[in-house]
Amino acid sequence: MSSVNNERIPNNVHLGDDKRLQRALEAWQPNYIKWWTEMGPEGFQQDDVFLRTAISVTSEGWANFDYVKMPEYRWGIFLADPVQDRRIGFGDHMGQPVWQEVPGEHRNALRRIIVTQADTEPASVEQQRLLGQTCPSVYDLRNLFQVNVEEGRHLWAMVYLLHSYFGRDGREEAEALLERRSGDQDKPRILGAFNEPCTDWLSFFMFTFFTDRDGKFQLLALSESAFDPLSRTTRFMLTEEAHHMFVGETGVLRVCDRTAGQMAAHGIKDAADVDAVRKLGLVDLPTMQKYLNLWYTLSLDLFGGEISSNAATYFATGMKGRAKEEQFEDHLALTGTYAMDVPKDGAIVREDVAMRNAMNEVLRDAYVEDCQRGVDKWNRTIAAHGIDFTLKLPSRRFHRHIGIYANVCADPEGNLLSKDAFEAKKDAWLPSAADKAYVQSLMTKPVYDPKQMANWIAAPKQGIKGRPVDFEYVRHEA
Ligand code: BYC
Ligand code: FE
Ligand code: FE
Repeated sequence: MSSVNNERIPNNVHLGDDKRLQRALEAWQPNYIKWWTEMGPEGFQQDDVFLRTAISVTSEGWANFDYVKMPEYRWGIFLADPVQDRRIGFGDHMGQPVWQEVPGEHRNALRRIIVTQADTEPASVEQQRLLGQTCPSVYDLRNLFQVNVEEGRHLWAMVYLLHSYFGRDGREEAEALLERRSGDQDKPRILGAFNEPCTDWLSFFMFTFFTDRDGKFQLLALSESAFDPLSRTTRFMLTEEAHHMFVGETGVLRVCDRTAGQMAAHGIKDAADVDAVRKLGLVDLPTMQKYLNLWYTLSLDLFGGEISSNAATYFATGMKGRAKEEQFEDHLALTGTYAMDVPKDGAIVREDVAMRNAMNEVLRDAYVEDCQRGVDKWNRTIAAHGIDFTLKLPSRRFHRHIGIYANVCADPEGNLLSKDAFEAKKDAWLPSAADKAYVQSLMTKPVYDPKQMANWIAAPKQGIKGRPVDFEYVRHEA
């Protein structure tokens, strides 16, 4: 196993042996810290937070738990160990040795993929920077910060690739990553969902469930890459990603548990009786469905167009594969087709699309299936309280801004309708201004006492790393 060097920048890539690279990264580091101080969690930078830090990449020993002040978190560069004699697993160069350097002809495309991946990491930190001020518990506050520091580390992972393999262009891109800002009119983040406001905790849980899960699938696809350093770095990122999705899945589950449990306790049988549930200071289930609709569809857009020549090129060249490529039989994908529902003249027609051009949709399929597993768990929790309500993933035609459905309007079942009809129903399907104001109103007072939990969410089943739920995960003076 590769050892970890305890240098200024912790790493398992022998950074000390490459002085030029080390100097370049050490020059970027203060700019990163400046960005973190400005755009990271606001109001908690001097607090001790019980965080896990990657100190090695082995499965048993990669995480160390201790109190850390966030600006002192040891953001390191960790690559999964190399696979001996690794070969390209798909596309036109199938079976050839993987690349340890960037082939000149793929340089621009690879840089673009890496920059796009990199850009999402600081964007999410920016989106979440005020959430600590409305946290439902100290346990949740700590989880938020754990996610934030790890997204910061994911930025480091991508900046390492840019600095190591892309020369001056890479260094310029690394600077630009600290200059764009989520939601900024003039210098926005690259992908749509990362410019959306995420200013309440229901949105945060939906984001970590749905949007971080796009991260999981993009990272799975990139870990198949013929560019071996990208494969190794994304493989290690995936181990951290699992926790982000845990935060989302259990966060939404705890809200469902609390709402359904209190509905049962107060004899509220009709989930559509929003007022009765809101009188109890809870998130009603129809509003949960609207937040789900919003963050799921924003995240569907992140997979790119259904029919994409970019995706075909990425696959052909070996730059980006499918999630768990080994599970497919045909790694060339030159002959098969994908039956796609395409809008044509106001109707949906099924068309066969060449498989390589459908790779974004193939990845989206795997994502949708994975999302459904989580939704099923939420529904089992609601049903366990005897409440008759089912959360549903809307059709992938609903509320889309990228791809073949971007220019049509559809209802959550996927039926096409006019723009006027859509606008008339919009507030029934997506969070209205009033819904957002209501959800925000539940979260005006933060909970900084480790013994307390906000009224609108159930306590977690367990604490972190064997500590009790009411452990002082963040030492914060209110
Ligand atoms: N917003 O051929 P098309 C994560 C552009 S999340 C804006 O359809 P392609 C995380 C596209 O660039 C994972 N623009 O799609 C989660 C292209 O532009 P040009 C992030 C978009 O190229 C939570 C045009 O539309 N990782 O890690 O296959 C917290 C047509 O493109 C969008 C990655 O995304 C959009 N949604 O792109 C923290 C992996 N979608 O050529 C972190 C790297 C497409 O017309 N990215 N466009 O100028 C990629 O592999 C691909 O670029 C995409 C799909 C998946 C984005
Ligand atoms: Fe990430
Ligand atoms: Fe993440």
